[in-house]
Amino acid sequence: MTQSLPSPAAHARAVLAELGVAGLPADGGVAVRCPIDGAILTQVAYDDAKAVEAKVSAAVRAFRQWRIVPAPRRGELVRLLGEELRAAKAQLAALVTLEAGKIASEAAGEVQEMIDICDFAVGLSRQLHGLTIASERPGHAMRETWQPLGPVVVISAFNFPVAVWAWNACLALVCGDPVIWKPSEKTPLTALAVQAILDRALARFGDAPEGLTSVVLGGRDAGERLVRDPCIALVSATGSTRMGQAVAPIVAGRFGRSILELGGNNAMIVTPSADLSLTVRAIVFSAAGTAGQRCTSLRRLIVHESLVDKVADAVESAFSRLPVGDPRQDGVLLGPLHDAAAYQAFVAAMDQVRADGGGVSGGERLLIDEHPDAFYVRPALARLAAPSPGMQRETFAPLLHVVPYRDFDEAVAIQNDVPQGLSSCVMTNDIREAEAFLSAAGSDCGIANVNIGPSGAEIGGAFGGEKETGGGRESGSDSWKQYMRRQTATVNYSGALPLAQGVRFDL
Ligand code: UN1
Repeated sequence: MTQSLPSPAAHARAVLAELGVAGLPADGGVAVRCPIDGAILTQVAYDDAKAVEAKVSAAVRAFRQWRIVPAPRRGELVRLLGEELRAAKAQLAALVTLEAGKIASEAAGEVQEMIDICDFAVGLSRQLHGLTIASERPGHAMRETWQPLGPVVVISAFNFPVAVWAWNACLALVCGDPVIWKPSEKTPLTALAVQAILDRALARFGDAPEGLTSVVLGGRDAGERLVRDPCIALVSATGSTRMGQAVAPIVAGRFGRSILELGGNNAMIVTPSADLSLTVRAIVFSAAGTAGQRCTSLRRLIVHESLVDKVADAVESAFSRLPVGDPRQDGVLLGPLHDAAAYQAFVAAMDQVRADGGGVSGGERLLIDEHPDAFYVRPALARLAAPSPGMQRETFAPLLHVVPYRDFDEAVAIQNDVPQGLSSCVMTNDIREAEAFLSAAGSDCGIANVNIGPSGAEIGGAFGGEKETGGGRESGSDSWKQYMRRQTATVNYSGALPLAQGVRFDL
């Protein structure tokens, strides 16, 4: 039974009001379209060059004050943000669904990911540990400390419109850095909503400097302005490899720091000992979940030749039964592709499979009568006899390529033989295969899993990948160190001045 739901535009108006987002232009702004029905949700005003400059200057001023606030006190702001996010979780998740098109449970999961990183960052605010180091000189002490870095720019993508900001912003704030957020042009509303939620935390906090956090709305120009600005100490950018190739040289050219989280082309190896029921569920969630629009989505399935038909048939059957529709609807597991361009890329990738000699099942456009301006699709399975040129590219859509392998080393070689290096996994009950996959000669990705799919990482680990994925690491583990500057200090508490390495320089 389908529930009756308000139109996305009416729904968005209600949710934006509940979240306290005010001041959207009635006309003359830039339209924000909803992937659920392709209609305009509302309009937003873009920041012009002067407004961007003012936000950067405010962040620079805020840094001077924020860097001397004790880190545990900075953590208190993030603790309050976590509280405000818990209170607003349902509404923010609803807005994520309306703007990004992900199903309600995944949208709630994304907001939970923000809450989790808040908790992580609060703990971290009391653990920005340095080192004491043994000095070779008598009467000397050495230590390494971590100091705030400076204003941080976060450039985020449409598919995780709020969590990725939180991974960066929560760490940056406890590390002593102001944060300027340039969200995707496709998802400005969730950014404004998060800023409204954060404003409530800031009001409760009391004395945070003006301009500590801000949102810059705009297109490529606005992003480029921020990337070029020498006042920005760190640019953390999530998006396509092409975007990263544009950003990285600019930031490097001014000796800024960047964290890049770019394309993924993630694979799963299915071995003869794999638990097939668990494997098929892992495949379907990671290939079709979020309509294949995660950077961690499963795109390549490398299956032992003895099982390849069986696994492919099971996945094909699961794909054909997946409930596709309005992501707000109970029971729906697959929402829309984001827009026409995403659909065209999906069609082109399926054409490429055929040109490469493979066969495609699924991939049909659905719900055209109900939603002529939205892009719902049946996930597609591409069967190929061997890895193909099309498999080298990332297509942000639910298209899963399947190829057979003969021996395990060959499977690992296929897994690694793409330009990207984000996430990977092996399904096996053979401990030798599992350990080989995780060894120095195994997966070359930033993320390597055993008996789970490549997507859905927890915030406690460092997130990111190698090669064209950009090499950055965000979120857990010691990723916080990138938001700080390392300082080595040597203190002489003796009355003499011995030189290191035994150098003599007697005056
Ligand atoms: C992304 O798609 O940019 O591991 C991030 C995952 C999520 C994050 C994905 N926790 O799938």
